[in-house]
Amino acid sequence: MAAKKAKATNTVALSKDQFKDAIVKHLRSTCGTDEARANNQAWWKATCAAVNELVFERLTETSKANAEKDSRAVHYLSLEFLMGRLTVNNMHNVGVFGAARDALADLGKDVNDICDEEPDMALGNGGLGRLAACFIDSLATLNYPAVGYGIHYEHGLFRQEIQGGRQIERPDSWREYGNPWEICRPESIQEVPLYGYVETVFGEDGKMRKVWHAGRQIKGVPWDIPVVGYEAKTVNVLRLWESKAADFFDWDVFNAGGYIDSQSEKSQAEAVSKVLYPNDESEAGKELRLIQQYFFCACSLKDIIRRYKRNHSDFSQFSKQAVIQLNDTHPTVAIPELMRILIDEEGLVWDDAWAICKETFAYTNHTLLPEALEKWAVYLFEKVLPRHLEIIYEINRRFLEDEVEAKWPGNDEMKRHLSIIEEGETRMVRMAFLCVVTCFKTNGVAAMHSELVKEDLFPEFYELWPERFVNVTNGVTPRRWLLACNEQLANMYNETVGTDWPLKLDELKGAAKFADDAKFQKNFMAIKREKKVELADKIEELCGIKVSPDAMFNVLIKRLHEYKRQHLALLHILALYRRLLENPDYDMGPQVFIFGSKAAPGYKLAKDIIYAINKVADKVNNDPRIKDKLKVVFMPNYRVTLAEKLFPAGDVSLQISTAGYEASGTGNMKFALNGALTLGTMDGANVEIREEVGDENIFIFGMDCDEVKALKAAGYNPWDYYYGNPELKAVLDWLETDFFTPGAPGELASIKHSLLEGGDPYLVLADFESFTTQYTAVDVAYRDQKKWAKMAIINSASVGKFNSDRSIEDYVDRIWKLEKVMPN
Ligand code: 7GP
Repeated sequence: MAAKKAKATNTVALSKDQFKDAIVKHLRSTCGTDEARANNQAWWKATCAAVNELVFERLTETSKANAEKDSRAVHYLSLEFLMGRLTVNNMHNVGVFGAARDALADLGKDVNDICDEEPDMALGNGGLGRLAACFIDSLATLNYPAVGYGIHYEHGLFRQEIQGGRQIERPDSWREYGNPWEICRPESIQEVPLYGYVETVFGEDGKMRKVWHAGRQIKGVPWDIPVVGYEAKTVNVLRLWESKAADFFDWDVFNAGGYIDSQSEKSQAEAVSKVLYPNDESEAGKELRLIQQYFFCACSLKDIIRRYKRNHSDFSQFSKQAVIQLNDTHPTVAIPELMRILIDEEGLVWDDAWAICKETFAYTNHTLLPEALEKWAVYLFEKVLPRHLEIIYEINRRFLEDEVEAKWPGNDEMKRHLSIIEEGETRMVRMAFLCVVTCFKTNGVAAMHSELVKEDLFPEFYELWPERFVNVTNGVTPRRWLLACNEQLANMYNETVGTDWPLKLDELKGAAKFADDAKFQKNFMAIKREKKVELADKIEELCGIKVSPDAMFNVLIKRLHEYKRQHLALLHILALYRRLLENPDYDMGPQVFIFGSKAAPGYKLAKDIIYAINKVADKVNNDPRIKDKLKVVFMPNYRVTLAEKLFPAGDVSLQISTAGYEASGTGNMKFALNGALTLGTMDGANVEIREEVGDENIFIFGMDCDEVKALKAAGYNPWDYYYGNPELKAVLDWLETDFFTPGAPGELASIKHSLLEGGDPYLVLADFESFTTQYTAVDVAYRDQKKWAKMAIINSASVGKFNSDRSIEDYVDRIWKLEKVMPN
């Protein structure tokens, strides 16, 4: 179906001709070239500069309005912002996408080719970082005063290459050739102290003070990325800090001929913002990582306080003006840092400083996995941040002696259990405990997850302060995840329910009444097919694999982790392959399995799973006996830009984590919004998706959370399942042969071993049979295309709840208490 022209969804701020003039002007004045000589890179930069004429003006208006109103603002502290590309999104939000596309076409350029020049801004690992990106989009769209704070990494998440089936990591240099969206703000540079020692001094008044004599200083240089709200009334700022050597130069070393030595200070300072740690859901525990955390928290707090002090001479109004959201525990060190500033630098007494901290900070938990709960060795803290360690000790002492003692008098075991300091061979600071003890709210990210946060993760804290625990279910921005990535479906909705849905996603509900309408179904499925054709072309281009757009596309895209169970899908693929080999008439529609996933570089088993998927793909895709009924694709370098092609093309959204382990998931929401059906477990936000779309429009399998807990408590034995299911045994044994790795038997055996000798911690074998059974039901349903179309339409039309605007309104209502500010 040809894409129908979009109705004007928002004000067009520039006509096509004005846009054309602006691009040509910027080719010459900004890029130093002209229409005849410019390459696509220059065309892209000139196009951005044309858009920026509008964006920067709104940015200035927004900051003026916020300064004038002196309004309360949220400061979203996050070590990760997984932004992806900005150009198409910003053009849509400013309302000039159509004008830009037509202007470029007039100039002989294709808007997609030009926008393809933009590297992804991959300053995040996965769900947590992408959520932060959706949230700042929604905050701007809803006209809330907000600043995102993070690190201006020189290298984002590594680029993944697949060589011989294995993942190879390559550096990501997203801003090597300049980035037109960022503005350097040297006027707001901050200095950050590190290392050294603490001195106790007594003033003339006899009062004791602590003085931290830092051993080093580094400089934080802010880069501002405009965050363009939909319809561009508000343009907020994402402020990212780059580390530089402080403003002194070691002339002695230099003059003594040690030019190289004098550079070492510089390179050490610059190392701080050099690279994003590539671990998802596991902590790094390295000194440089602690310094990264402190560096961006210290810069951000100084920035917040500087702004506050413009209108206030004391701190009595601070927590009324500023709320600081900690995106997981990564920015927790902001808590002792604010205490330090208030006490040591501003002269407040402990109780007043503590009261301010308790009213300022709130904490979001994103995972229950124990390996992700950050702990820092006390000796590291002492070395890098000696004053902060003292403050943490004092927070802990008061907490244990006052609050824990009052609730559980004389219970030393409880004190040990709840202490922010974990005793043991290496004493550790438990960052999550510091968060919960301080923050006025702690939230989980889906209804079920928030219950588990209370019951399993922090039960005693919940007993102490039940009112502090809330839920805010995640969401995704419909501007990027429908309007910009699926223009065809967006246009169809414009015609069906009007053009307000990018702001009020619930309005898609209006399309559900056409779920049975033959013509609507036909159009809906034609769009899905068009997106599948686009993806099939991409697959052929990137992987050299031909897939049919008429096959059912099963898509599993997310970080690689045992709990996400990509290997469960792999075992299932092996089972289907076996069935086809054993019975050429095995009744199954054509199937394509599409994976996209990065593994943490040090996570051996995760990398082995990628290798296994690729090796199985090689075999299956080239086996003439199965007549193309089954194809397996691993798309390299999964990232936001690739995701924008995958979500619209999926038929089946695989959300197959062990129940109780996926805090929420957000890919599940993007798939449903684009008309894919979920095949998933009762985990994370799948539970709420089921509530919205109805039990008859989702395929649930496997154990629920209580069953998982019960099985584990009873003593799970994976061998029972191995011996109990001949098909499962056969596919596991297959992994040990050299069938998929000719001449190299055992190359895929680590997967089998982790599931048997390794104890199968995520119950892959226990859920295998239920998965294959439910999969058959999905296949049958898919072959009834009318029924399928109806279910797909209902899915897409029913997930308005998962708009990140709704999440933000929940945060505002339950935690942040902000008021909107309308710029002029
Ligand atoms: C993820 C969760 O795994 C995912 O379920 C959730 O949707 C997402 O956060 C957003 O809330 N967690 C991470 O990405 C992560 O790194 C470790 O967690 C702190």
